[in-house]
Amino acid sequence: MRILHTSDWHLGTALRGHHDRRDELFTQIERICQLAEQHKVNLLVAAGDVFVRRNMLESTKQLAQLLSPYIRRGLKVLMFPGNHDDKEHFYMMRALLSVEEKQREQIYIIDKNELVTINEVQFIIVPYPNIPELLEPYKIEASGAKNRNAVLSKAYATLLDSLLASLDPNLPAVLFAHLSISGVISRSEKEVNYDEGILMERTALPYAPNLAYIGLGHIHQCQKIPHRVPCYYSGSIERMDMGERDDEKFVLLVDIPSKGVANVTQIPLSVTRFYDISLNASELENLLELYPDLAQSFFRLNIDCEIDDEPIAVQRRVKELVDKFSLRCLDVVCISNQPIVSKRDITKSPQDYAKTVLDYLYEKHFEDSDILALEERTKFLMQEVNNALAKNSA
Ligand SMILES: [Mn+2]
Repeated sequence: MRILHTSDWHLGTALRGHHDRRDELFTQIERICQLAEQHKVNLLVAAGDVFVRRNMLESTKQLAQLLSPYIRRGLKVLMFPGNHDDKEHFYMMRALLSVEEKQREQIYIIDKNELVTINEVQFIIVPYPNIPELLEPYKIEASGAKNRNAVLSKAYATLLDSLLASLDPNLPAVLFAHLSISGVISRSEKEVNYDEGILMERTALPYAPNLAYIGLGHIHQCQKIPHRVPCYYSGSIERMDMGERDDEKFVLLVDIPSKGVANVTQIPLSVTRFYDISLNASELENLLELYPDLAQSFFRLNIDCEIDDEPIAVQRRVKELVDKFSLRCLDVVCISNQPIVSKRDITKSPQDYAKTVLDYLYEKHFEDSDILALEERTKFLMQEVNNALAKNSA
């Protein structure tokens, strides 16, 4: 049997709340389905974090539409929830994803720990657990916060062992789960805090003589975990934030033989660029010549400001360029080369609170589409205050 192992689709994601990734993510899933057909894959697996809790209904409809022709031509799809997924949504998805009646049995939407047999291979599916539920029998042991993770890890390992105990020893088996393993590489800037999730020791990974593969989701960097059977994180299908700007992304082609362990092949995906750009304020006008594919990318700007450059004017110019060319700029940092002494003098001078206010405004609300209007309004308010002060002192 041939599986395409993917994870962390994060459908519904918007960077900084408003840069919707929908087009990029659905284009990527379309490519993945095409790869599945090219490589004669039997089952496409999404190992958790398929959706985020945003635009769920819309994303589900679009996904059903996308998958439908591939399913009609024979592809099977299996998905289960990660920590970003809404379990209620997963429960309802069976109805939402209902393509044609006869294709329903080709979609496996699994919302609880389950053992399913597909094409003579046993699949143990472990969605991201409900942590309070998992800890319930260990309440006394888990009292100390430091101890909590060790107990959680043990509880999880016990759960996996009990699921493996129910396997038919005569059929090959694979395990799919969504969790973090201690010692893995993770560069994401916004992923879950591991203190709150399950951090499993590598030595606690389960084993059974007929276990052919362990497929994991949650960590966005594709990597192999050393274990007695092939164990992999496929990683996310796209770069999800600046922290992943240097990541290559992959899907994993996994061949399960009727006896023995899986054979795994990495297939690279083309992904969106994330630029971390450093330049001088004077180079700003050449930004699109310096980075011709900037409009299709995300970027962060670190601008070196000379003494003559007014940081607010620089920020404003960036905003104008962003609006004019529909750019996706995530951050602007103005690095001032002015000597610190003169900065201190500036703060001493009372009329410069205006500069402080505007600096703050741009720092906090740069991404706001109304920033220019906000700046105007702020200046107006400050002028009113100044007028009032002048009148009082007169
Ligand atoms: Mn996750």
